[in-house]
Amino acid sequence: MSDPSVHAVADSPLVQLLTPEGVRTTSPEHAYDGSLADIQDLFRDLVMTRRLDTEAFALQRHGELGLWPPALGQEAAQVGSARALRPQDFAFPTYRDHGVVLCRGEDPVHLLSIFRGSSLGGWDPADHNVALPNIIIGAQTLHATGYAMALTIEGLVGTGDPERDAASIAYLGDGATSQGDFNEALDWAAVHQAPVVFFCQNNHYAISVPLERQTRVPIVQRADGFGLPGVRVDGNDVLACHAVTTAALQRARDGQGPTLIEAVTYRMGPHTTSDDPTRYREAAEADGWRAKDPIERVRLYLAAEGVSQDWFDGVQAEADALGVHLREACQNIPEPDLAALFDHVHVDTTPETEQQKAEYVAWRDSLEGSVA
Ligand SMILES: Cc1ncc(C[n+]2csc(CCOP(=O)(O)OP(=O)(O)O)c2C)c(N)n1
Repeated sequence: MSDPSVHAVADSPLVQLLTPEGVRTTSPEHAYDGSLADIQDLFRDLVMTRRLDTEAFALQRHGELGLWPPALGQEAAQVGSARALRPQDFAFPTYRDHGVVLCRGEDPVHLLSIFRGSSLGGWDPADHNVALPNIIIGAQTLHATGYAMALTIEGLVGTGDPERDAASIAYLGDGATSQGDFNEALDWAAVHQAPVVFFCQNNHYAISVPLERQTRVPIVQRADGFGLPGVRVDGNDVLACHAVTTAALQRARDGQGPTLIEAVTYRMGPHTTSDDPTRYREAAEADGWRAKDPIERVRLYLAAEGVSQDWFDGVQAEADALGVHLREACQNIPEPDLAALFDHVHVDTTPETEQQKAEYVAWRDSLEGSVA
């Protein structure tokens, strides 16, 4: 009998529709049917996501943010999946899914505000149907499952109305698959045929713990044990990520239940700006992945299709403008009024929180008085 651990990160089949050299390929079950203009839009999203990420990283180095978890290398997984969502769908991202937040239309300055420590409430998730970045590993898989079950209860699944039928999507990393929450979410979602997609970005590390220490089988195989379909996709291929997520979301909206997607990618940077990846991985490993860059392959494809240098320059100018905006906006984020914390605890503030707020304000004012 063979040792199953051998297969932990084995090369089991993976959907790929655009090679690292920028060549379109086909897959038996999945196709990307967007136009050239749609692919140009995806390219723009990838470039903007990277710019947001690199600017935020630099802002952290300048002391403007307390911390930043970089998404470098994971742009295709985030953009491809998020652009498959409809407005009525609901996304539950992690702290690293900046591209998802951007594609949902949320103001990226709100993300900076969270990592600057200036935000006391993030944003209203109902504004763009995107929840606040989840830091409790795996918890959002339960939130997305519960949300999906509620969609079914409210009759928003399987009606055949494309404007109405909805699904949720939970983003998670490979490390989250070791949490009980993830396993509970998969079980509930399968048993209740909830309209939820679990989108796992297997970036090969949970901080310093490599994938081999998380699982003895490929992540996609977990789906079998819970009774839901699993799809393994090239996570650096935006077209493939878009295609598989579109199909999984449609299954969910049609009332056919959940799907687990394993997007195989790589975290090019540190876990966060506090981490030093040279302590636990070889530089050659990252170099190998650099050749599979998610943006460069789309650029090569578009150029081969005749997209002009002027157009690429225009996208670059947009990215530069975003960079300037983020730098200026970050430095102008106002200092928070800590008393406002109490306003975000309940939808309708209770007498108890009002009293706590009044006590806090009285204490704060007494300090200010003593300083003056
Ligand atoms: C419940 C819980 N346990 C531990 C942590 C500490 N922690 C923060 S990030 C992380 C690793 C997560 O790895 P993964 O799920 O692969 O996501 P990635 O950071 O690679 O995107 C851990 C263990 C946490 N935030 N929440």
